[in-house]
Amino acid sequence: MISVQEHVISARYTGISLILIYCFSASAYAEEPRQLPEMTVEGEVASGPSIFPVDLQQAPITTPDTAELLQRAPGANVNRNGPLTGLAQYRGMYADRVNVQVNGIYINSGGPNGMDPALSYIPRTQLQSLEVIRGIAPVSSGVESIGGTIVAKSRSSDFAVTDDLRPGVTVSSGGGSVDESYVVSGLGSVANRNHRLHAYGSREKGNNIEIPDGKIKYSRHERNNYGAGYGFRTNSHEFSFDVRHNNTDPTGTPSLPMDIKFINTDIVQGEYTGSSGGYALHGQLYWNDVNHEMSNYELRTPPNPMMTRLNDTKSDTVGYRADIGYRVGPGTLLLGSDGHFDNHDATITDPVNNPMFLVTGFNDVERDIFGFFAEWSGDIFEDWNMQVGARYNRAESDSGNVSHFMAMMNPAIGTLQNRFNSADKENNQDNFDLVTKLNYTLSSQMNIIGEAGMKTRAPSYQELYLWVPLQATNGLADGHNYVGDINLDSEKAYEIGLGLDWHSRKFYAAPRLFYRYVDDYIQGTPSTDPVVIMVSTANGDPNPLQWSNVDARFYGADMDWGATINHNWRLDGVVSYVRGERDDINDDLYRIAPLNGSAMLTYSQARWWAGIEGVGYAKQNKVSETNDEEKSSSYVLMNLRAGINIKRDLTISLGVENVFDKDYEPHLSGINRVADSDVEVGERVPGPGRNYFATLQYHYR
Ligand SMILES: [Cu+2]
Repeated sequence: MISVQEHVISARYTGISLILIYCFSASAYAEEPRQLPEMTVEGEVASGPSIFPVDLQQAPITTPDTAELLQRAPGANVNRNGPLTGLAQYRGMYADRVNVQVNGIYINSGGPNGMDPALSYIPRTQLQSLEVIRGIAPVSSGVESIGGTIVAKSRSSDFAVTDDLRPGVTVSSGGGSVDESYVVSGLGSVANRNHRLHAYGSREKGNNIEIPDGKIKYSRHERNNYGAGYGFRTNSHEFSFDVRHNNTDPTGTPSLPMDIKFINTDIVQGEYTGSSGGYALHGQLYWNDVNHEMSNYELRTPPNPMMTRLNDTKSDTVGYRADIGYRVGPGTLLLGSDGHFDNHDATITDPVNNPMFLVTGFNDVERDIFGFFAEWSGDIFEDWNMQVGARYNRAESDSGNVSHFMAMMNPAIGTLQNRFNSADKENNQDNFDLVTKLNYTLSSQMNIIGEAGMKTRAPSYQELYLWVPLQATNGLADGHNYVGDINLDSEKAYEIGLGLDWHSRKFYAAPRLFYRYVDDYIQGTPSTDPVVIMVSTANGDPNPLQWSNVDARFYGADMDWGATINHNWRLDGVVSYVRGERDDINDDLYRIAPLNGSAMLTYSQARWWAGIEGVGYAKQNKVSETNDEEKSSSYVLMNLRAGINIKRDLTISLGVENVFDKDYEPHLSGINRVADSDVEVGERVPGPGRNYFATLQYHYR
């Protein structure tokens, strides 16, 4: 007699294997016109089918946050906690669950509230490309990719074709009216056939964002980002070395309890790509270091003049990747290993009112993860392309002892501190991922895509080691205090997807359907611990949540589509829908993008183009009761955009966003926490009002 739980799980496995068997046996399908083996061997993005590149030409450089652009990709969106603090969302999963690769590496967010998400390290002006891998991410695309993979690359230098050194310069600048912002950015390079060298820098600054009835306080931003790189190549070997420094100055995050005081980050990376005797070789080593402070009194007025808080956080990462690709049968086998070793510290003080105030939020926290993967992709039959991948990951987390200046005076805090310090804080996880993707070319106009996968994620350090009830939630921003659980298990997702890529001479559409079940999904559930509740109540939240393993499911559909009307006119659009539900109780998941779509009608001539864009979001009434999430209303916006090529190297783009100066509240933008704002505390932070923008780009080479 097997238990109900086991029965459900075995039924689920059977379901997945049936689909796998169906996919493997229905040998009438396959193949992919966009070539993949080369990319696989390069070891960068190892996915053939279904990479969605965001159209950067149509997206202005005045929006400083690269993550904003994700709204232009099917299934993707952004959880916005501030003008530079956009967390990637894909198909209902966000933050740590989405694998964001910046110039091919993992970037470790420096603070416990995700104020510096990976994409914040490539300012929009320095962005070369932004791609969303649609559907289940290949196992080679990153160590943990339960919620998908997003790949961003910054502008860099390219090798030239001759031996002579050739210079190149790119300069961009622009401004927007809604926050009186400006941006200046430049990249200079010299390169010949064997060497390339470049240096770049950008500066952005903007005031508080205007809304129809006032301003969002505090939503100012200021960021300087600069670096340099060098590359060397011979016939079959290439080395590169890059350094980047990011310096964010006081920048608002109105849906979090504090604002950014500064983020000082260094990123150093070295890479080798080459080939030898039929083997494609690739290796990477990187390091990043974040020094970050946030406070509730530098920009905003603290909720109580006696409750000023400063959080000083530090984190660093060392990461690596090594892979080798070679021909096996009709395809390419990629074998590799990758990992990153992260450290975190966060200390909360009150330098204004109480020099005695000292709480170690996180002390000497380590999260080390490394894995091994094997991925084969190739044409198994005529018209059939397949990718199969497997990965094993080992995650090891640990924490040092913590302290609280009130531990002696306050027995409840003392209990939490002693309990944590006397516990065995190690948490080790052995995880397995499996992915199969099939692509069948039905005709020159139609591909059919089927995929199935099992993906895992080990608990984050906040989910494990948040010992005192605080809002250190990697940007969840639901207003609840949280505590962690040292004994959490990894999340295990089982996902299937089906899709079509259809493109005729006049039309294209690429719809996808997906269903994902997550065992041991990590979600805050009401704490039943009287000590936690007591401390949390004194800290402003009588209903603290504790991260727990629950069950959840996600399903939905997304698509990009378009039509070429004639030589000058075209219409392109994206539509996304996802539903996220708890499976163990009757509740919806928190902060899930509502049904949304956008469409742009473009008229283009040889030297200029102009477009009218409509963006629509449905209301979201499927909200999380557990997280006390509020419903949101639907809205439609209109944007006008244009680009003019003045000379071959000089381009101007300009436009108006939110033409009708509409007051609207994006569901994903979080709840306002700032008392001295024109938005009430507890209300959703509105989207920007009408914005006139203009940018100029000069490109010399
Ligand atoms: Cu922070």
